[in-house]
Amino acid sequence: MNKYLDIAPEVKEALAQGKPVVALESTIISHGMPYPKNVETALLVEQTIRENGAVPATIAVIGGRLKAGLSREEIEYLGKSGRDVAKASRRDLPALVARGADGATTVTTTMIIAHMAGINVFATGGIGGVHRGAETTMDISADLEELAQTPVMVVCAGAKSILDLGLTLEYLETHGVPVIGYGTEELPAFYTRSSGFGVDYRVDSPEELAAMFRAQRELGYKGGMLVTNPIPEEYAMDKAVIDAAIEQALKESVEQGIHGKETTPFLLARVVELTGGDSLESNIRLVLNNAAVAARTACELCK
Ligand code: PSU
Ligand code: MN
Repeated sequence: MNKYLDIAPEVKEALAQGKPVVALESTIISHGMPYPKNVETALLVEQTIRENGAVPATIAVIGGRLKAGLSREEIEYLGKSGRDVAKASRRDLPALVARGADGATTVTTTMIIAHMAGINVFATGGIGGVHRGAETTMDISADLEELAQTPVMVVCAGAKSILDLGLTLEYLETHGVPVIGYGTEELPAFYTRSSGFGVDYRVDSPEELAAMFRAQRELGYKGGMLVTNPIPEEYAMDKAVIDAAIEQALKESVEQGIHGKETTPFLLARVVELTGGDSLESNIRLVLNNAAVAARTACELCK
């Protein structure tokens, strides 16, 4: 085991016994949602994983230690600290470890630490991708590169249209990452069930997801798999409302010269503010929905 990794006792025991475990990220807690909803949601997501037969392992960096499985106090701490905790991507782990610092893990670093711990299914809300205007800014999330090289299944609700969804799919195709639609042929756009872009394969059950992931492993591929699970119809947002909020947030980010790692947290926070919290409720619902699919798939993988 990696000398910098701490696996929580419950997670360690489940892994040792070949029981299902699902990884969860912490940037969604610190940077993706406001306090106290972020903490409530993180705990509710863990509960949903349990109700669906798996053990949750929320991942973060605390005091320079890579943590797979957090205590309630640690989740509370990350939620309260919010954007004061560093958003930790791949390039940040060496510095955080060397300095004994804290970090909220993105999809990228959650995949890295999950894989180190031996966890192969991970549930979140949305992934990073190719940003709009990337042809000049070159802003492409490290999440896509990680999906290309780390063997973890990521269950999300697609990606927000703060991104260029078409270019994001092109990038994933180039890097050989299968994009699966769970019960859909279309890539979901996070707050809404469809984006107008097709996925590579439609899959309708956790059994089928497990079979594809197992085949990917047995083929010797190094990369992961992206499962996109649409938000339940009753919680989906009105497309015109969410599109207007996203356009406004993007405009402000350009005007204010927001760039680099700040771009995504800025856009996420502005969209929540501009929609008066409606988008936050949708966000919470879709994460819970993803947690259930991930847990059921992790159970299948253990059979
Ligand atoms: N998209 C969301 N919610 C999130 C994120 C993205 O809808 O919370 C977070 C995730 O942690 C993701 C990260 O891995 O932002 C991507 O950041 P960037 O675009 O800077 O790579
Ligand atoms: Mn970026």
